[in-house]
Amino acid sequence: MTLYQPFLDYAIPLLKARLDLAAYPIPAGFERKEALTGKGKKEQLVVTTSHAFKSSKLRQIRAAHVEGGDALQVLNFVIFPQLNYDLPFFGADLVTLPGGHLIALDMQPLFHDAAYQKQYSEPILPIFNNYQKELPWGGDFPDEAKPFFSPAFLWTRPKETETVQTTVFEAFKDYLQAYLDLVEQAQPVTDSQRLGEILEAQRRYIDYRAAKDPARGMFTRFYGEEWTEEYIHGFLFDLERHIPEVQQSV
Ligand code: DBV
Repeated sequence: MTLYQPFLDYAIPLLKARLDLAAYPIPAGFERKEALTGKGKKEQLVVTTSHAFKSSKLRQIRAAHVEGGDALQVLNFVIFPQLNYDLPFFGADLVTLPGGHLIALDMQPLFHDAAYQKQYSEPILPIFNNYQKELPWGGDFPDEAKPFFSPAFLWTRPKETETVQTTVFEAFKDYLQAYLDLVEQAQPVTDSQRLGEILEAQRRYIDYRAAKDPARGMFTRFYGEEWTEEYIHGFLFDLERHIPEVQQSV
């Protein structure tokens, strides 16, 4: 089973159609990684594949796709805007583990003031409200993560796989299309103070996610610590590695 491949098969052509998409380099060793886990009848191949693009307004568009049988499917898909746009991040964490499905979808804000919410969260609220009934709030999540979510944070734990294939897939499509609408409308920021605030907010978010990546344990078990730390800092949340060149282009 590959639960989340259809999500990628939808997203990548859509990105190509709606953006001036270009390749984003994936460091050697991260395009595809395999490991055998379990013993005997429980032996299971776990394959992680990476995808990455960029566009004139988006610094990095990247996906990590983990496929390890019916009880282990993950698609983590994040879009990091260029540092001269105050766009939110697009964040999708679609996770299937032995304990069930866990879905997080959001336009993760850089700022929390009323003007920012009006520009970047309000347009998404009708979509969020549309799915709230079928995809109810998923309950507790880490307090320290709360500053990184918007009022349109869709956080849910569907009981049925079919719900992931239907309702969650529709929500993913709507969120991604709405995000690309925001990208289309976005104008570059030129004010140097605002540029400084954007850099600081991007760093706060990315440093948090690299430090607290909930997949760290899983990746370390499969592929070892060295590979995992380099994957997190050198690909999944790589802004710090690219600050000089990124600032030059602003
Ligand atoms: N999460 C990632 C990356 C993943 C990934 C890069 C490539 O950021 C997968 C893989 N997320 C992943 C896995 C789990 C979660 C859980 C494997 C399950 C971990 C486990 O149970 O062992 C949203 N993802 C979660 C959880 C949340 C999110 C809240 C539950 C974690 C918990 O209960 O501790 N998405 C996640 C998050 C932010 C976000 C915290 C913060 C900004 O965008």
